[in-house]
Amino acid sequence: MQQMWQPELETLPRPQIEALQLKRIRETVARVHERVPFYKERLDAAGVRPDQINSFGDFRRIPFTVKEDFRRNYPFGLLAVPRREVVRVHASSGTTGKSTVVGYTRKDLEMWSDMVARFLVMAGVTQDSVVQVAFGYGLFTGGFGLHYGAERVGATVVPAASGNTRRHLQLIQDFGTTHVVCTPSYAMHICEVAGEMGLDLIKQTRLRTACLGGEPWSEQMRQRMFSLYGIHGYDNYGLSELIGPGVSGEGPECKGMHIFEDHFYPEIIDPESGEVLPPGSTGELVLTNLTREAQPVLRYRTRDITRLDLATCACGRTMARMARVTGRSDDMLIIRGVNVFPTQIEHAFLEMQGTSPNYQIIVDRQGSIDSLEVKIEITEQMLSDEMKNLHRLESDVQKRLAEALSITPKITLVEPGTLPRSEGKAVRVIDKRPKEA
Ligand code: DLL
Repeated sequence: MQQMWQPELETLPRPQIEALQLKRIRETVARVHERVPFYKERLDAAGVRPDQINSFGDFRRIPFTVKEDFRRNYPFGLLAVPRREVVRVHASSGTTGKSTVVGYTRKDLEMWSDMVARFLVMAGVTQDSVVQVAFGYGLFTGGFGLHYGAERVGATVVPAASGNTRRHLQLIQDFGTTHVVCTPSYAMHICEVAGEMGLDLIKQTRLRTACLGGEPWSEQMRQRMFSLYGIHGYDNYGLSELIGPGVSGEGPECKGMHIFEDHFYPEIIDPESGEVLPPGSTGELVLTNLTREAQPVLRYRTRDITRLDLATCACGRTMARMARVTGRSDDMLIIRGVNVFPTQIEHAFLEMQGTSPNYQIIVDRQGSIDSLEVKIEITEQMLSDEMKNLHRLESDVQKRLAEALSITPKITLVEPGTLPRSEGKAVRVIDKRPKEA
């Protein structure tokens, strides 16, 4: 059995988890009905009375909350406590419009740290660990969220923040960093730069684990990180609207990320119809805060596509696991009528030796026909290979992707180090198609 941060809670038998969730749902709905005008209006309009919620079925009559509701209530309209009780705010910047503001009471911050601590302990963090945070500190929830979680565990925290990769590597060597915390794409970049500097992470540093989240990534990428650099990558998921990181996380024995269900109630819906899908179905994740004070959110549509597994895990935890997020329903590309997620592309081409996880997807339209190009950096080793092998790789990748996606993309192999790198969330897709009016 694995180490756990809150073992009694993390192994609650399912019937107890569900009883606790229902009790907390009732309390939360009653609180927001009483304190948040937006929810009072919503619930009244839907004819939902908090004292009449006696089952999850009753709860499902509550309309969804969406990102737009945050924008409309910018900045503090969704608070369920007086502003003076809010001790911290974070915000996530959307691509359009006003950002999403989230408030925390002191108790919320404690709960948040515990949730992040649960994940970090899964990823092997102890008091002996040195945890280097390479997320941005600021309004983004990644930096502070992981920072306080690691401090809660009692690890030595290095708040190095994002950027300046060579300095990160210097600190990794000097401070004996054991865990690095960042996005998967930035972790790959750190590993690559170590290679360029001639630094063997396994032989010359204590770094063994990367705690990764904030963006989708593939199982293939995890395997690459381990086979090339010896670093174990563990996934953790969260979003600002619900709290930040700390909604779910995984350890070495888990296939999928445990959702901390005593604090977040998950549902999977059909993104088109909004209907709740039966257990095991793939669809959009909807989350409800069960214990948050400052800003509890009911039935928030995350847009993230995943699947839930309720079976008890090899690690001993009983809480539902969500599968790796394949993408966001609003990131899904529709190319010539075919639905394509960037992670599907990544997963397929990384099966081929000679490719690296640095890639860019370019979608365009010629006349009325969509075109898909995938630019992929090859590995250093491949670069020194013969031309004919490069051509073979190009056509193999094309065949593999055509099989996986049902459309044939153009493949452009490029030299290592030529595609843009990101210090935070990677930008994988450039969609040049004119926007529909
Ligand atoms: O990215 C919170 C976070 C920070 C999670 C650090 C983990 C680590 P937002 O900026 O609000 O919050 O973005 C939330 O990022 O809806 C997903 O689409 C995506 N996302 C976050 N974690 C994962 C993950 C933070 N592990 C949005 N896998 C979410 C896939 C993820 N997508």
